[in-house]
Amino acid sequence: IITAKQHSPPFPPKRGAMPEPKHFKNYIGGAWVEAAGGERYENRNPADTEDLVSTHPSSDARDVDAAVAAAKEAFEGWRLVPAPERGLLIMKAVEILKARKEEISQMMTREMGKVIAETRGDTQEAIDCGAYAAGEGRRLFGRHTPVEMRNKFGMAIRQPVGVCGMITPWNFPLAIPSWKMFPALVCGNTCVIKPATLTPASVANFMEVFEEAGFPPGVVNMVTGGGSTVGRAIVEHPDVNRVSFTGSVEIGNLLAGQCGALGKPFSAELGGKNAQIVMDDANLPLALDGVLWGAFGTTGQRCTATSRLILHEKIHDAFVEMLVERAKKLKVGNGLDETVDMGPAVSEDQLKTDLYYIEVGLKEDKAELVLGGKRLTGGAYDNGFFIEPTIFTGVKPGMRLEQEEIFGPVLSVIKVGSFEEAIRVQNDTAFGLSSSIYTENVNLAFKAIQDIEAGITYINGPTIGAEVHLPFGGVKGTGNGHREAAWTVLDFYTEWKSVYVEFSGKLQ
Ligand code: UN1
Repeated sequence: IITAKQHSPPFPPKRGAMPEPKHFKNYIGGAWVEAAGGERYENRNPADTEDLVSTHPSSDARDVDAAVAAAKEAFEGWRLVPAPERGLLIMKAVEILKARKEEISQMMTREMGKVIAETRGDTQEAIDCGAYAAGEGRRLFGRHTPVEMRNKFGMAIRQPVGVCGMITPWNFPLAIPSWKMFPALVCGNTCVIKPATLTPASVANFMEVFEEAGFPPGVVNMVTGGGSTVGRAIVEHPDVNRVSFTGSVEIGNLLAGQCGALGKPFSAELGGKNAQIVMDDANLPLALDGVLWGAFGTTGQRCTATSRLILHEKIHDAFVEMLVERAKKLKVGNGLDETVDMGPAVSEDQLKTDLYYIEVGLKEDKAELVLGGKRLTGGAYDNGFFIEPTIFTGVKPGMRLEQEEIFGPVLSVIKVGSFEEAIRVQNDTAFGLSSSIYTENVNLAFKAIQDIEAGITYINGPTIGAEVHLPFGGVKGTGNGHREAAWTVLDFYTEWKSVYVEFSGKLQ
């Protein structure tokens, strides 16, 4: 076992140099307002809990009622704004996001922990998503078809659905809200969003962007607070016509049941147990870069993170050796330090989950720990939730380490003897979000595309890095059949209306 002793963090910026905390309110009907109950909560930096990033209202159902009422009223005007014009307004928001990119990304690193290069990527993903949605304002294609009779016309058009509720996670504090809001808005809907309790500042910044862009009051609304109060009230509100959720399987399936009982369409983006396969003919240095980024980027806290590495037995030992060499050099620390590779876990709870699974790996699964495995302590580490990049080998299909989503920097290596076995192992999980295979063999690459059960497959690339203009989502336990991003998300935020126009002047 190699411990990561080399981690001795310089932690710039020095304490005291941190910006003043920002005190945000809810954004309802175009105004910044306190929660009806007057309660507030603190948002602290997981890399340094003495750094208070912001404070936010702890809201309840009364605040959701106000936000939904504002959104419902605004819908009557917004749905009639021509879609190209809605697109232009979204483009204005994109320009403001571009101008504020660095400042928004810095605050995101402070509230969520991931390194600044990644929060810049997160903000960029919101920019890209907005630009794509803005263009959709000039498409939103419907269909025209021939009809059975003369002098009659038939077509199907998309219509907005009304007030959409969004419940978003902490791992992509801005990108995921943007995936949900921009497409909903260009379709003519209005939004009520509840950001993750751990990362509300990024969505509050997003609201400022909408405000500055000149979105009419009530078109976008944000209510901060807990899932069991605010989230629940959004789901149950009779005037919320759609709910889009990204988060845990447990909560997602609960909300799916509630929405089902209420007859409310629900889009779920849930867990993953994504694998990278490396075949014996692969470009190994390339596969190595891929798995380092896929497993330890975002401290493993992506739905798309690589948590399983399936290695062909012929390259297994050599690859593990290279992997451990590289992974032990990853610098763990405060994500604002540009030289840091991996930030902290987002919270003490997430850190505990990571450590719990490391125990499971050691005691229950009896896998072999070849790197890391411990909380990082000492000096500035004591003020945050830091953990070593962790690698287990000797992991067998069916072990808990291999089956359950951890959402941390814990990689399980599984040895296989053939391509067929690799695909079997890859598919043998409850989830199916992302997947990857490294091979130089075009036949195997296409067989993998055909046989892997996942919403996303990368050939010679890591499991992370989806672009906003291709459908995003997964099969099996990962979702419920919907796709975010791209053209596919429009089906969630619109209803089809079939239109027949008679111009024969008679009953045909
Ligand atoms: C997520 O982890 O929930 O493909 C989203 C990626 C990112 C999005 C991840 N573009 O890794």
